[in-house]
Amino acid sequence: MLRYIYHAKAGHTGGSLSCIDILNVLYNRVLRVDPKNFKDPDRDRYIQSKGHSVEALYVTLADCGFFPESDLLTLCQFNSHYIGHPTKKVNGIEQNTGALGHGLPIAVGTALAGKMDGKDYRVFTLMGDGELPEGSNWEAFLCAVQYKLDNLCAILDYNKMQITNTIQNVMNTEPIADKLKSFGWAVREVYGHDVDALKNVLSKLPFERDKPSFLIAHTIKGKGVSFMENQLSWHHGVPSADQYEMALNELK
Ligand SMILES: Cc1ncc(C[n+]2csc(CCOP(=O)(O)OP(=O)(O)O)c2C)c(N)n1
Repeated sequence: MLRYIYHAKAGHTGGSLSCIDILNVLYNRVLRVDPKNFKDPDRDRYIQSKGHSVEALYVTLADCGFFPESDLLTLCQFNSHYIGHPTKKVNGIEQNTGALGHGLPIAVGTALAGKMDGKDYRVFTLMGDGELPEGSNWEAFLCAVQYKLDNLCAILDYNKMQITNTIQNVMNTEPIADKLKSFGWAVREVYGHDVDALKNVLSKLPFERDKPSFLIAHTIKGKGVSFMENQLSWHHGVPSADQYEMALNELK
């Protein structure tokens, strides 16, 4: 992922490192999607609401065979459809996202459609904590409970930071677990970089019958590279040549 961000000289580095372990588990252990038959109407749906972290999604999809990894050398170049936010032009991408606050509402509609059509696909969305204040999410939280969408799982990438500051300083949403429970969601918490714990909790969907599932994944923005961890400047920071080498050495 860092290789392509470095090559493109653009990317959302911190938030991508924050969610890559979640994506790894979702695509390799949880989602029923086939790179050869992505449009299968019975597939599980994954909608990445925090669209700016698309680099994490790109490398995960490439790793799973949705497209050749070498395509990513065109990231952010003129005429490439590998742009800085998800678009449906890329095989494996379900929805165009990036304007925050839309992934969950779309996921709710998709889950409701699945129920109405008698399908047993599941719908997953990955949300950033910085997009929680968007009002559209709170309508969607209500709606998912109203329609008993137990085929829906929203995962919160809870790194406690957004673009300019911490969540607490911009718009505090705590106690988020209590808020979601009071709305009627089934809530679980996990350390979002513990692959075994993620596998375990996501194998137990729905968390409760007739309720939508909300997984709070406690994460670290910039996880894995010491000088990027919990640093606001790495929200869309791009490494210099020296920083890139240092980062790769640490990740090795
Ligand atoms: C509607 C909307 N407002 C503002 C932005 C600009 N923006 C891009 S990323 C970001 C912060 C998002 O924070 P979070 O979802 O917590 O992402 P993370 O920290 O995990 O990268 C903002 C405000 C946007 N993409 N969409």
